[in-house]
Amino acid sequence: MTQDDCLFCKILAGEIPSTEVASNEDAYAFRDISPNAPTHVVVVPRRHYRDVADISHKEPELLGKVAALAAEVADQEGVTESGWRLVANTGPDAGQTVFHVHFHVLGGEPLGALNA
Ligand code: D5M
Repeated sequence: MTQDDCLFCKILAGEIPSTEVASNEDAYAFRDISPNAPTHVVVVPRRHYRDVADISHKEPELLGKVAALAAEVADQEGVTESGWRLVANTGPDAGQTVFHVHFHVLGGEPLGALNA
């Protein structure tokens, strides 16, 4: 299930280059092109869903598998002990720019409090 005009579907298809960090049959993790932290990895399901709400309604188990790959990425990046942040921007007010559901894995430095 892909969508023709979707940037991350194109990355998954190998039509746009990306730097792989981790991968399995359900999900793919690659370096963010414009990192906001020393570790900034994008984790996407291989199948196209618009956002967290869409995948939660249609395939909630897959969302768990994407989160599990994000945790593997954190381990691989060496930030499990120091801590890391899992972010899923959802919709325009949150700043979602690519409408293929994805998690940002952020870490490698103090990230600041969300409620600061
Ligand atoms: O996050 C979308 C993220 O996708 C944003 O942090 C930039 C990243 N991005 C955009 N194009 C690329 C390519 N080609 N490679 C790697 N990363 C990319 P959002 O939460 O939707 O704002």
